[in-house]
Amino acid sequence: MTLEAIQANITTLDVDAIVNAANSSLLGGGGVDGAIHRAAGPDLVHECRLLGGCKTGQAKITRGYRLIARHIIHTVGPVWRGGTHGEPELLRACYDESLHLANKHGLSSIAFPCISTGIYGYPLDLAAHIAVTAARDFAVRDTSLNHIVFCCFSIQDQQLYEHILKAP
Ligand code: AR6
Repeated sequence: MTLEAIQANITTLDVDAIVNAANSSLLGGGGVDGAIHRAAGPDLVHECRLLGGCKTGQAKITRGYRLIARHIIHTVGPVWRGGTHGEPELLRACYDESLHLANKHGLSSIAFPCISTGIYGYPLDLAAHIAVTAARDFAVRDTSLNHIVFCCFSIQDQQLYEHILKAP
């Protein structure tokens, strides 16, 4: 299993699944969600309408449509409200549920954006530690996945992830 931090637009990645930091409607929005819906094309929202939304901390899978990625795993991160409203557990659940879904579908590669750290305001360093811990915990299991990518939108975000990934 390889864990890697890169700086990229997640919509350009050639992986089995990219993860979308969606909202509970699953019908699109701003940030990475908007970018993914624009790049995947209008058929994506048609499939999303059939899913009946998604609760915070849960994940649902669709096809990738016009993306190079074969699938999109939509998860809904918590809105940061100071950290004492279950945000860490809910963010961890986003990673766990997404990895679980990827494994269930026999996927080998997955790329995550920095869930909740944009519009939802989750502090990046706290979020990145949760993301890396969840991936490391999953990596020791028997899974179809062999490549987990943390796709950062900025160089600064990527550098933070690399720092965390270097620590044992
Ligand atoms: N590729 C990779 N990362 C990106 C991209 C991209 N194309 N665009 C933005 N990011 P956000 P959230 C990064 O706000 O905080 C939406 O309206 C961004 O720099 O997209 O979970 C949804 O519908 C940040 O690091 O997601 C929800 O309503 C990270 O993606 C709400 O925003 C997440 O930022 C979700 O908020």
